Amino acid sequence: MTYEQIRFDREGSVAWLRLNRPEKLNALTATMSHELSDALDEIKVDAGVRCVVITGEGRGFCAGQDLSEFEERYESGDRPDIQAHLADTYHRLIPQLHELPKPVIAGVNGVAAGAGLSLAMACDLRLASDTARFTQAFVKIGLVPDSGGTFFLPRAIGYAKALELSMTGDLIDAATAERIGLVSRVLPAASFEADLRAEAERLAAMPTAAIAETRTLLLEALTLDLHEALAREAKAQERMARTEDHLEGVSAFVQKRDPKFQGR
Ligand code: LHQ
Repeated sequence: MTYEQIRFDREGSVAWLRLNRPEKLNALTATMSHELSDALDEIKVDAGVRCVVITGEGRGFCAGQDLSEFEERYESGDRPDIQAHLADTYHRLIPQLHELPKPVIAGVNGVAAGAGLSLAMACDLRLASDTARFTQAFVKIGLVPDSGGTFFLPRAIGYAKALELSMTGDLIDAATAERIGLVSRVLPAASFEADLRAEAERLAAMPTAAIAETRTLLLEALTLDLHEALAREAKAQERMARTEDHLEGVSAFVQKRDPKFQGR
């Protein structure tokens, strides 16, 4: 499939999705959102892909919704159906990312704003360049956080910080983002892509199914009581204990060698 606004490359068992409107800091259009969703549909069923990286071309990661699409319509007196727009774009894309049965890394190479920040938050890990910046930009244009912007942020950084960033729209730098837990790690801009690749390859060599199950269990456990959480762990462990990767992990440990996981 050919894409206009993203680049989709396979490098070994890592799929790279690059947002590709660098002159607009990769602001999201409906086309870009649909292209990401189509690529993720393909990645989901491709057993050869065991890690996904989402990053941006140029100096930005993603500046959120392309506001010029809306401004033109507002100017002409049109009032677009925002709920329909959200349903057609982010409400497909964000759960797809979060439910993909393989790890997803946001390689935040530059600014992440509004829905661009939500996109990064829906990924499992955020590795940021030291030039990255972050803003819950919605309030600056009189909107509330959408595209998962109320869901992921408080879970990652706590309610108080999430509310502060969402009320103020303040732009924070990569070091601050790391300090408050919004990103996992900050990497030097000069070696960003190489460092990102190394981390993606490391995750792609790990037990893929166990990683995906772990994400589901951790999120579910936030709203469960202990007994229900234990029950769900036990069910998932039953499934994991039957994987080839579990058998390989145990043999490798006993034989004092590195495991060779296959992702099944
Ligand atoms: C942009 C954008 C952009 C278009 C930079 N759109 N061109 C859901 C439903 C309905 C409606 C609306 O929204 C949503 C969800 C949302 O995501 S709301 C939040 C939307 N995003 C924003 O409000 C962020 C707007 N952008 C900014 O505040 C700044 O551009 C940031 C802080 C991201 C970066 O600032 P700078 O590094 O100073 O770059 P810049 O402002 O000079 O931008 C570079 C170019 O990118 C520029 O174009 P130009 O032709 O003048 O060179 C900007 O107009 C364009 N651009 N964001 N969202």
